[in-house]
Amino acid sequence: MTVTPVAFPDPPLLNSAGVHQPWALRAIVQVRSADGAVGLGETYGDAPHLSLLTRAAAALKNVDIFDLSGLVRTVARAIGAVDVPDRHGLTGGSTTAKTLAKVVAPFEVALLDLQGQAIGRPVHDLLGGKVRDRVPFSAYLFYKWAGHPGAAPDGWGPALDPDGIVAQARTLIDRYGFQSIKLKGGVFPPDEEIAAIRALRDAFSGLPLRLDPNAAWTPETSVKVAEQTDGLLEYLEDPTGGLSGMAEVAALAPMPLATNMCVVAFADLPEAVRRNAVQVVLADHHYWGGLRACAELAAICRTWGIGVSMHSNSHLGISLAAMVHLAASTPVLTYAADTHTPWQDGVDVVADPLPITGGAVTVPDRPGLGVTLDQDALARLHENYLRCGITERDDTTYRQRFEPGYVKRRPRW
Ligand code: GKR
Ligand code: MG
Repeated sequence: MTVTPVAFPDPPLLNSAGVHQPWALRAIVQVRSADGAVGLGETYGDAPHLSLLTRAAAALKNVDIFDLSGLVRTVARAIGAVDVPDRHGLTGGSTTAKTLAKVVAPFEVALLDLQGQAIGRPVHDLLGGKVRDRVPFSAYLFYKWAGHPGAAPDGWGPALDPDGIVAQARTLIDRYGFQSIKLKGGVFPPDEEIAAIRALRDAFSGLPLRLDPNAAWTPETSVKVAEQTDGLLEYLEDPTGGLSGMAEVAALAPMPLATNMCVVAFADLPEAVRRNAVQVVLADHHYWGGLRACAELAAICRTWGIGVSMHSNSHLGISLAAMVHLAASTPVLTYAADTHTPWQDGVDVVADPLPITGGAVTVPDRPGLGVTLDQDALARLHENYLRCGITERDDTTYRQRFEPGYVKRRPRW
């Protein structure tokens, strides 16, 4: 078991918590089996999480690659009942169960990768077989600065108004062929973000649009935005915080509400269903507890008529591959998945990242995840980690460095 923290350059993308720091952190898990095969997993690289990963890895030395239940028990024993929240709070609240799920996930993916390699079958076969050959992704637009303060402009250009957002969408669509668009909102007053959505609708008439302000609005503001974007949005994501606020908005909004902030663990589902608070849940294997946990989540959502889409944070090619296998084998996952991949500008730890073309990834049929670690790249990205001076994602403090009056407020409007 090896856990390697890595860092890679990230543009100054804005959100309701602040702005992305110049380096995004991840942790790469390698599990080497007795016959020399290597299974891969990828997860968050924040220091508190990293220390739990290290503890778990030490306890998992002789794990049976097929004993995924034993994996959960061993990790639970190794880390104890701890609760490690995200400092940015962009993936909802935290509990001991969610912390355990987050630590288990990269090891589960790595063991599934090894199982697949051992029997010569792709991971999607281990999850029940693929129901689609191509997994669509959405263009994930962000308001952004021209570059990190004090550094040269980054080549993506600024996006601080509707024209900038449309130009960014055009770049992403030209490069990757995306057929669906998500705008990360919660940055400017709602009227400006509605204007950006209207501009996107005018520029890309046939493409589904989503808006995600990460709980930046009150329920009242959310309802107003929902009314003003009637007919424009495929879904509105986390307009406001908490199940009760979401339920209030859902009762009046003309479009479905989606979430990766208020339904983030199995314990959140009963109340969400009872209140009809969300109509789409964004699965994310990194905090739901792995690929099999997300398949369980999807089955529950199907039972209650809740749609399933997929959430992402800044990530590399191991996570992308895991997401593709999961989406390929999850019938109810009918929305284009989110990905931050384009923002990584081709930097990766895998030698053979799955390409996004025509807005989708062709599902690999090679054994396991179908990607291989580039050891030189891993060493380079680990060196970045050691030098970059960042040990925990903190969008708020980074933004305050340049805007001393900035305060993270949710809701803000
Ligand atoms: O990368 O700034 C970001 C996103 O805001 C991310 O952290 C969110 O977790 O993309 C995510 C979302 O859909 O809320
Ligand atoms: Mg979201």
